Amino acid sequence: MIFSRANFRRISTLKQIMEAKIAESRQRLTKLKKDHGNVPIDQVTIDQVVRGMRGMKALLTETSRLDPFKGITFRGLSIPECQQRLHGKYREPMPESMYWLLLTGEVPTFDQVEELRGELAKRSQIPAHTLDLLNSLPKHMHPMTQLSMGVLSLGAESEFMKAYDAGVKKSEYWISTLEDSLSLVAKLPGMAAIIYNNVYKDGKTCDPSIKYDLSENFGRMLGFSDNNFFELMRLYLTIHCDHEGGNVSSHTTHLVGSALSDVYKAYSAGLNGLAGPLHGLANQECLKWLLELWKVVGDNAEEDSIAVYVKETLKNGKVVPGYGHAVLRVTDPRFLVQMEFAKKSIDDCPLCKIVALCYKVIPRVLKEHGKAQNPYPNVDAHSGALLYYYGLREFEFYTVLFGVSRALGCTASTIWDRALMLPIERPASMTMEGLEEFAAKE
Ligand code: CMX
Repeated sequence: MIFSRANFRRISTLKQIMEAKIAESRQRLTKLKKDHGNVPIDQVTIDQVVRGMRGMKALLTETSRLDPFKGITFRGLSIPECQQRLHGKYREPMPESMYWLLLTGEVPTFDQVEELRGELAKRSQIPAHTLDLLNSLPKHMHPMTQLSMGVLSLGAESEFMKAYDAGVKKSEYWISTLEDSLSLVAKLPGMAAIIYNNVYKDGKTCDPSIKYDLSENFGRMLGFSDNNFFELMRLYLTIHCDHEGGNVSSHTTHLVGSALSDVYKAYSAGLNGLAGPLHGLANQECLKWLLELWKVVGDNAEEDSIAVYVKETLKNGKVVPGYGHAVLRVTDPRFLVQMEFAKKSIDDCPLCKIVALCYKVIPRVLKEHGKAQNPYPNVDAHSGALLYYYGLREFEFYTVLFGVSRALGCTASTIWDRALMLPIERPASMTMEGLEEFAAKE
């Protein structure tokens, strides 16, 4: 036995449910490969090859599905449905319930959520070498770089690598990957809080408590005590968790994991992609941009003054952060649910009012500008304003929150990649000459 029986007993229900689901999914995949392996799904165009593989259907991802017009569904559930069915005893959906849903495809019972919550709380202790590493990093190093390094360092304890070295069968790779994933998800809030307190506060981080759920523990470790902030964390950590397989962070994690690197290495790479300004870092960029806009237009902003500012941004050759999307062609439901949260819980947030005004103005200006395929807001257009309202104002830290959440989807997918025994990813590339030859044949 590679890992302790005690651990297995604790996650037995989760593991048993997954075992049954995996057996069924393996059969379905075998049948698909055998009977329908040659069925074409799509035709790849030269445009797709040179435009970042936009819309090319080339990945198998079970955890979520993104429809350009309906937005994200997690194992078939829309965001409003997740709000109704995953909240446990709280107002907003719990990331623990979401993780169960992503892993098993089932909405958990109250007891199952409790089991997973307790399991994650027990695994939350951060190893001494990772603590030493995080405490040694310079304050001016971007928090995302610190998080990625911290995650990579957890790999020293990888159960998958121990199992692999011991020669465990390929059909069982998913079991030790589940072990690693639970440990990673459990430790991420504490690591993020240590980075936050080291960089922006006095370097002291309280311990998580078995009494609280992951979101309240996270909020408390960041130094907050407001229940509404904990509810915001529940919503935030749930809605950012997954966005099908093609986005940069999920795809990178999948690609690196497909070489059988452990989940720490794979997700550390995914975090580096999330740290790009066109992807997860857009939330930091968006708040920076909103604060500058606020300074110019003031508390009593009007649509016209916002339009002038947006046009100036575009004239300077910059993108309007928080707007546009590679897949979505409507307003991101993750934006709408945050706007709802602001309406429900906050009545005195000038920045949220500016976000709402921007929503009226920016799509019109982007349409007139005529470049963006999707002129509507994405998830990042609102998150910063809510965090700012509650006092989390260090916006270079915002992508770290995204990283704590995205681990749910990326690790669940890596476990399923191993459960379905997907091969190493190896598409083919083309030279310009090769593309020209194809074009000449047409
Ligand atoms: N402001 C100005 N121009 C924009 C724009 C925006 N918000 N969104 C797209 N465009 C431009 C693109 O830069 C591109 O211009 P070029 O032809 O000069 O290169 C053109 O419109 C067409 O782009 P697109 O097909 O609509 O969008 P892409 O799929 O290439 O890119 C995205 C998608 C998200 C990178 C882009 O919309 C963008 O840069 N948005 C701002 C950054 C942002 O909010 N990112 C967060 C996305 C959510 C996430 O991944 O977390």
